[in-house]
Parts: sequence; structure tokens; C-alpha cells
Amino acid sequence: MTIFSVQSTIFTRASVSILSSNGLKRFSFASSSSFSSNALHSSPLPKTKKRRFPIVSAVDIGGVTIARNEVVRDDDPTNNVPDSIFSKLGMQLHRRDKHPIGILKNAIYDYFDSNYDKQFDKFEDLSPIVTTKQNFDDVLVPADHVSRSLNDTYYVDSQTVLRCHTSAHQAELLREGRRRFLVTGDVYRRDSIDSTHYPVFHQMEGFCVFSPEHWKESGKDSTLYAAEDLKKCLEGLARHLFGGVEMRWVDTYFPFTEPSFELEIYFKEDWLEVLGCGVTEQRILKQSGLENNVAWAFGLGLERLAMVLFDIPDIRLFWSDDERFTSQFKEGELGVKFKPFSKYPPCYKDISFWISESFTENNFCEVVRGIAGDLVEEVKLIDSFTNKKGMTSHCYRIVFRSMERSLTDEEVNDLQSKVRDEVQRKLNVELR
Ligand code: FA5
Ligand code: MG
Repeated sequence: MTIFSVQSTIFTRASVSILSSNGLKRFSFASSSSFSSNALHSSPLPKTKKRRFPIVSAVDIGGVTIARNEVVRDDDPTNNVPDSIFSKLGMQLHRRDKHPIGILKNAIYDYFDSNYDKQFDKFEDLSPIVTTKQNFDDVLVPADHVSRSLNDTYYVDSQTVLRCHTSAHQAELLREGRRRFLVTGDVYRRDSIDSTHYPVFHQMEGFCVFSPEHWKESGKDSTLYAAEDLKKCLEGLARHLFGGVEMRWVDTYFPFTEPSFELEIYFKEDWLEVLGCGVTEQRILKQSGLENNVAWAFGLGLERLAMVLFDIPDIRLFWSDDERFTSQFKEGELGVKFKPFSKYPPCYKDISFWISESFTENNFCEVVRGIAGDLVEEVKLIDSFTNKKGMTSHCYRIVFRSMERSLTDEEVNDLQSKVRDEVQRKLNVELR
């Protein structure tokens, strides 16, 4: 039998399917229950409606206050930002020097500062709320590309999204006249999730423009010159961060680069994709009057790199406020290996329903995430069939497990019962 572990990253054309042993499509799942320090105001919970998330009524993004009703809009059908995601805005884990993501970011800065004589300008406070033009059009994402759908991206309104990659800032920085830059930020995606996928994560974009004297001197064609320089830069970065580690380049596709590559690192007995990169499409350079130039760009997945670097087994941990996690990391210390404080027991619950035509797994994931937050470790499709009338049934196994404590039966039953209610109400499915 076979398990398909769907590792879809939005901008690559193909998802990777890993065949494994029991016939079922598998995807996993997590979200947050940690309370944000950026939350300016939290409303007390109404007594009758028990929620895992305090409703945050405003957040601070780099000194700018954003009210909940500007981002979470029940009256706009295009809006699909839930409270659990809103509460993450402005958390900026990458700006915390004692957090693994911040420690990693600083180590990458060190690499660029020392190898490129501080020529890379750094940005880490650009707002994650961007226009669809910035997020998609400016980087040539086709009008019908799957990443534009409400199923994959968080929309504030039809023209505004939570950026799903730091590439959203390439064009504006080029237009400003920047030629070498690093952009670090939180990015947002509706995704089926497992221990290496999370709906909010952090990327660092790198961009480097070359003028003709660079490649002419080398005697190489401009694209080859840029591609070689890019790989040399990123291999050097990997050595700087990891010393020795097993890695490989994989050819891929992005709308904004050609050729395009991904770098994978061998981690926990599997290849883990840690970044996407390539030689920038000429049309992007042309938009900023750089038609005689060539450029490379990359987008690093900071959580993925930090997982390898600090031996962090589950991406949910990055959001933990538990001192047993946070106290293990020190500013400027790269080599520290995370010591798991304990593995609490999982609790399994199954749910079966007849799906409707509009059913998607990302929507189902979001419902479970909205109820159980980071207490959900994984959601697996364990059975699927279509009856003679053409109705399709799905059975999902939900794995509940806290990273921080043992869950009680009562608590898990309560979560599962809420999932059953909400799935019916929101997804138009018929429970079996
Ligand atoms: C992009 O986002 C491109 N913008 C990267 C890029 C930039 C390519 C510039 C070329 C030039 P992708 O969707 O593959 O590509 O994501 C980049 C990295 O983010 C992945 O390699 C992975 O490390 C990380 N990533 C993707 N999805 C998730 C997720 N749900 N959770 C955690 N990390 C993720
Ligand atoms: Mg990818």
C-alpha cells in the first residue's frame, strides 16, 4: 500500500509524492495556540462560546497598529483570514535574537556581511500585508496559477493578501534602486501541514544584480555566470551554517526565475527542501530599466534550515512560549542541539463524511486548526471511496498531541465534537 505525502510548495509546478507503506494520502496539520506578545488588545471570551484563541482585536506591525476588522472580515466573501492567523501578524520571530529563527537570520547576515563587504541591504520590517500586484503580478505569476486561489492564499480582500513569499518585495526594491538585498519576513499560506509545514513561516529573500562587466570578464554567458555564482553563494552559506551536511540541487520551476533550482538537505532520514532560487526572468529586470543586466534570487525557508541546524523535530515548536523550549537557545549560538523535554502521548480520533463538490483538504485543515490550534499534530486521510450514487466519502484520522503536556480524554473529546459540528456547518459535508 502507498502513502502520498504531498509536500506542495506553492510555486513549484509539481508536488513531491513520496510512496510509502499503506495506500493512503497523508498530510498533516498544525496551528497555533500561543498567545501573541504583539497583541495589543485581547477581548475576554464570551462564556457560551468556548474558544481556544483569545480574540485579538489589534496587532502591532513594526509600529503600525492594525485592527482586527481591517484583516478579519466576516462581511467580505473574499476574506479568508481566521483569528488564529491574524494573531500571528507582527510576531516577527525573525527579529528575536534569542529565538532560533532570529539566531539563524543573524548568522546568515554574518555570512553576507563578511563575504560581500556589507553590500547587501537588509530589510526585515516590511509589512506582510501586500497587494496582489506585489505578491503575484510583479513576479509574473500567471493569472490562473493555483497559488492565487482562495484555497492557497489568505486574502484580506480581492486586491490584498498576506504575502505568501518574500518575493513579493523584489520589484518594489528594484524600483527603489536597490541592487543587492536581503528581505526577511513572516509569510502565510493555506497548506496541508505536517511537522515541516505551517501556515505561517519565515523566509529570507536574497537578490543580486550584475552588470555586463561582471560576466564579460569571466568569458561566460550571463545566465550561466549568474547561475554558477548563485550556487556558489548558497553552497558557501550552507557550509557556513552547517559545516558538513549532505545536500543536493534539484531542478524546478518558478514563474520568476529561469533556470530554477531547489536545495535539499538530508535530515531525519529524508530529503528536506530548504530553499528555492534561480536566475531572474528578464521581464522583471526590464520593469526597473535593468534590461542590460542579469540577476539571481533565492528564497530560504528559515524554519526548515533552523530545524536542521538546531535539531528541532516539529515546526510547531517555533511558536512555543514554553520555557523548556525558549531557554535552550542563546543569542549568537548556532551549534546548540535542541533536547526534547518530553514526548507526550498522541490521541487519535477519526471522522468520516460525504464530501461536497467544493470540499478541499486545505479548508478541512483550517477548520481543525481553528478549533484545536497547535494541539493537532497531523491529519491523515485513512479511507476514501465513491458509492454507486457517485457520493464520495472521506475518513480522516486526526492526531491530537500537545508539545507541552498530556491532554485529557475530556479535552480531546470536546475538541473532536467541535470539529464535527464545525465541519458540518462550514464545509457543507454530511457526517456519516
Ligand atoms: C518560494 O516561495 C519562492 N518565492 C522562492 C524563490 C525566491 C525562488 C526567489 C526563486 C527566486 P517555495 O514555495 O518553494 O518557493 O518556498 C520556499 C521555501 O519555503 C521552501 O523551500 C521551504 O523551505 C519553505 N516552505 C514552503 N512552504 C512552507 C511551509 N508551509 N512551512 C514551512 N516552510 C515552508
Ligand atoms: Mg518549493
